[in-house]
Amino acid sequence: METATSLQGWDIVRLSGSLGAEIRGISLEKVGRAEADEIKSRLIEHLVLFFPDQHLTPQAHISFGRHFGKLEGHPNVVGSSELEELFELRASRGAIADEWHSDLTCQPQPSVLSILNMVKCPSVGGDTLWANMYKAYDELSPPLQELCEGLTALHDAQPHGKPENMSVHPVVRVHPVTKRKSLFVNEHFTRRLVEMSHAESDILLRYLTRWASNPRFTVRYRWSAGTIAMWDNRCTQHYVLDDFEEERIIQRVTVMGDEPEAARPPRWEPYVNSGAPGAAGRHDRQLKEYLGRQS
Ligand SMILES: O=C(O)CCC(=O)C(=O)O
Repeated sequence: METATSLQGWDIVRLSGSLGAEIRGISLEKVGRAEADEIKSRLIEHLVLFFPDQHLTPQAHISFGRHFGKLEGHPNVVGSSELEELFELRASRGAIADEWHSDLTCQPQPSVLSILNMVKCPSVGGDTLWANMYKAYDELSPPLQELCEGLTALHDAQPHGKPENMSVHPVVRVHPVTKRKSLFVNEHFTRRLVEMSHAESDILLRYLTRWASNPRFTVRYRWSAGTIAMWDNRCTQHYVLDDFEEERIIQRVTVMGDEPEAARPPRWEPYVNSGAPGAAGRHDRQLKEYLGRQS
């Protein structure tokens, strides 16, 4: 394992060849502007950071999160905490976010950063994986990169029981800080490539979302209670392993979103079958509804 030491004397250990670093030697309760700036730089470098042994109270967790921007509650998980900016998820026997996703891409401005506090974790299982979406884009072949850059995708909140909450985002976005391109479709929220027929979209989307979780792009983290993790949703996706039996409690604060910048404007018009609606027409219904709302 590679170890590095930052200006503040933190111990930083990279956890995989693609992304992720664990940082010790800092108390997140005492972070000021200089430390927050250093954490931001490290996040840009490693995409997901882990800070073990922090044991933050919900209030300290929120205060830490505020260093990185305005916090938002979860639009579709309400009432899980008395604090508006924090939500809690309790699970046992799986029942967890076991689909690859970047947070809240169903919204017009998806979450920028998420900061999670592992309050209680099972003695075994319940690890989380993250994947590097810069790599997922970089390692596509040039023709597929070219195609993807000209496409947009429809995302919805169907996993939260609200399929009517929809947004369209570029399939390849540009990170506002690094200016690097990353793949921006995920199996949890992305429904349809807008400029393709539903049949073509199904196949390409399945390919891209599967490609995004190629083990070479990932890091897998084994939790301990009291660890804080923070990740950049603009260039990563994550997935929780539902292989645990005991209770698992997490609390999350989320930094408000920005509108994804497209690598290029869409090159084609939305594709919806304009003929008489046959049985397959149902696949176009949601996209038609979205487009109807925009016009
Ligand atoms: O519980 C975890 O490890 C991650 C939870 C998650 O998927 C999320 O907060 O979006």
